[in-house]
Amino acid sequence: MFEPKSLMDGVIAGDEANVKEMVQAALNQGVPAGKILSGSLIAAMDIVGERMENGDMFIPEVLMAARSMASGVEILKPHLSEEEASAKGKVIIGTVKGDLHDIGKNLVAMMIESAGLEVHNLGVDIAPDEFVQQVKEKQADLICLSALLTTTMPMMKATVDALVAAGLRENTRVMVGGAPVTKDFADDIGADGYAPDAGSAAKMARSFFDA
Ligand code: B1M
Repeated sequence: MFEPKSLMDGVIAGDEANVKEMVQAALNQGVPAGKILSGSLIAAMDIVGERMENGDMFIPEVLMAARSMASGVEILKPHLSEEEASAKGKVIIGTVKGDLHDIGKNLVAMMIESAGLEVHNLGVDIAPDEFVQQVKEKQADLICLSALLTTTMPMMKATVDALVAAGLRENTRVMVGGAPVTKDFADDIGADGYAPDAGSAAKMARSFFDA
């Protein structure tokens, strides 16, 4: 008998093998894929996000939880209806030009994907023009910029300016983050949002599309 709570606990514990087994068993029992996705996998990542924000879960545990969630989603994908499978919004994420730090940015990308959005992770050292090009190509609704160096933070403003110059700013939300970034800085450069960690970044990204 499928127990949503056990599956949630498996994701939170990062128990990938067990998560795969439970997802497959639930499908075999006829539980709808969408119910498994929203009722257990996404619900579990919401808890992971909250625990991370509160300092009750740390980076390695969060990565394990995100990986186990992703392994469950892979099994569900062929069973999800078109509507359920299509993400609610398209997100582009990258570390700004001159900055090679990607551990936190990758964590943010995984958490946003876990929140049900389509994520294109461009990598590191991404120039403003490249962000603009990718927004056009992917028809992204949200652009997420990460910076870990005080010297590369101005590239966030340069990217916002490049979006404005390309006439894309009105239809593209901008979220910024990274250790030296603050809410005041985000406001100063005209970003739509700032999040201090991956959990709150995922929550904020989703709120843009729930609104
Ligand atoms: Co560098 N580095 N580093 N480094 N490095 C820092 C950032 C530094 C604070 C270390 C220090 O001096 N104490 C310092 C920056 C000082 C400053 O500018 N204020 C620094 C420096 C100076 C440098 C170099 C210049 C060193 C040198 O060569 N002289 C150089 C720069 C290279 C470059 O980028 N051009 C450099 C290089 C490197 C490595 C390559 C060796 C390596 C990066 C490896 C990699 O990322 N693949 C590295 C590392 C690992 C660090 C530290 C030790 C750890 C960063 C990290 O991964 N943290 C870091 C010191 C520190 O932070 N303790 C340091 C863990 C990660 C999960 O957290 O990235 O903060 P974080 O992400 C968090 C949040 O910030 C937030 O969510 C994440 C998860 O909760 N977040 C977002 C991040 N992006 C977000 C986006 C959002 C929302 C939230 O919305 C879009």
